[in-house]
Amino acid sequence: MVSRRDFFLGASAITAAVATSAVSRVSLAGIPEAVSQSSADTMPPLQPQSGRPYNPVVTLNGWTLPWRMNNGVKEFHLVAEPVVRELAPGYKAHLWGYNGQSPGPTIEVVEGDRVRIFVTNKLPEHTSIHWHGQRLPNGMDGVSGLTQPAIPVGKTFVYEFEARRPGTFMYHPHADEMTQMAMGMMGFWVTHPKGHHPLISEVDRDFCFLLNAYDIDPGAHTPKIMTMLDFNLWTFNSRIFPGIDPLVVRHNDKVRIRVGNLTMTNHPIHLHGHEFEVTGTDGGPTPVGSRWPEVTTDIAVGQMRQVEFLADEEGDWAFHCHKSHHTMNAMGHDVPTLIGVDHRGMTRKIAKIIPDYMVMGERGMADMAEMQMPLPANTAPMMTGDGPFGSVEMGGMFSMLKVRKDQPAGDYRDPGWYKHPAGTVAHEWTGELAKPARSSEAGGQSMPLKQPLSEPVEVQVRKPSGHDGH
Ligand SMILES: [Cu+2]
Repeated sequence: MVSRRDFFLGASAITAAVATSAVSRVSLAGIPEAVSQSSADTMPPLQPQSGRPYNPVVTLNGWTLPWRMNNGVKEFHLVAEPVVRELAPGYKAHLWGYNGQSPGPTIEVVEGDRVRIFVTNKLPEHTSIHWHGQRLPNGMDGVSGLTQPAIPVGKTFVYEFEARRPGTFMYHPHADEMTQMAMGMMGFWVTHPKGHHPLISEVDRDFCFLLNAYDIDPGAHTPKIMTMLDFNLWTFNSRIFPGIDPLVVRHNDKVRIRVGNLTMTNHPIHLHGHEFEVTGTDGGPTPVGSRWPEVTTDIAVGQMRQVEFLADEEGDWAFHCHKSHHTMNAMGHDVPTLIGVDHRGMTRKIAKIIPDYMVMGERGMADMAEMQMPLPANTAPMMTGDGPFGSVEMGGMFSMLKVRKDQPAGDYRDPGWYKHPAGTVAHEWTGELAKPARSSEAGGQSMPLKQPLSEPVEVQVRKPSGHDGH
């Protein structure tokens, strides 16, 4: 969570960065200063100091890269480099990213802007940047070997093009892509419309983040880059719940959320309490006639979706990937389902040899969240996050939309937990319970078996061994 103090520190850090990048005309011939960010907190929107006006986005647990104007060209400086990213408070990963963070900073420009991006390679191997979704000259597309030579270690390349199409974009390497994306190299790009656009509505709050995933062994710091499907850390902008900041809005705000997927699998992103419409994809704003209300939108690999809704229900609303394994943190994979298995005798025997031994999941996995289990150093507990009513039992790709009547316009500070009006929270029923009414003919509607079983069969659900892909 962003504390009030951190929020203002963040704001002043960005202001200082903008001030120092406003350099004299003499040095405009040189390369713009590379602004770096050391915090993983959500930074307040970067109000444009130069160029055409626009309504800036808020990058969840991220920030926007300041620029300088040089003879009408917007100049940015990205530095590809190893970074230490805090995935959750106190839990750090050694990733690769841009300008001190993974993902890199969000780049915000306006339709029609001439954009020049300097890319300095401080990685131990060559790289390039592909500007995913953009209309641009072929030689600026960033595919190493195909449209340009890779940027060698220690060198700086320049990309330059006009941001022709307004919309939601991403950037990522197109050189040793498997390694570099598994290590966290990616960033968000938003091109705002230059004026009123018939398909792009003005909103009060505009959030963006990337979906990414890592495979980091408990106790380790560096992702395993050969992993294709069996990731153990599912992240919004390289953060896991409860390290992901809430999306804080004012009651009746019009809200847009832009999400890009750079993992190896699809993510059905689900919002509680409201219906949204998909108003844009990688290809641009969607025609109004193609929009329908939804509460979950599936985002395939390499896709972007922007959704919009009116935040007209107060409360703390869950916002998460609907794949249940993606709302969990690092865990081992050889865990059988033990629901209904009584192994208390066995546990006692093993505990004599291994004092910390505990069998998982006799009554489901919820015990895990309640219990303080001994974990190797630098490991995220698999389910964490305490809410006002106990453990939320979530990790990974989970956050909250916090809708408040008294949230000031433009204020993104966490307002704390929602105070439910009296009588509006689910509670225990202590009155009489009626006997359940059951049908007297169980299975009376099913077709008769061709070969009747000699004895009734009962099965137990068990997670198959060797599974992957979640
Ligand atoms: Cu998911």
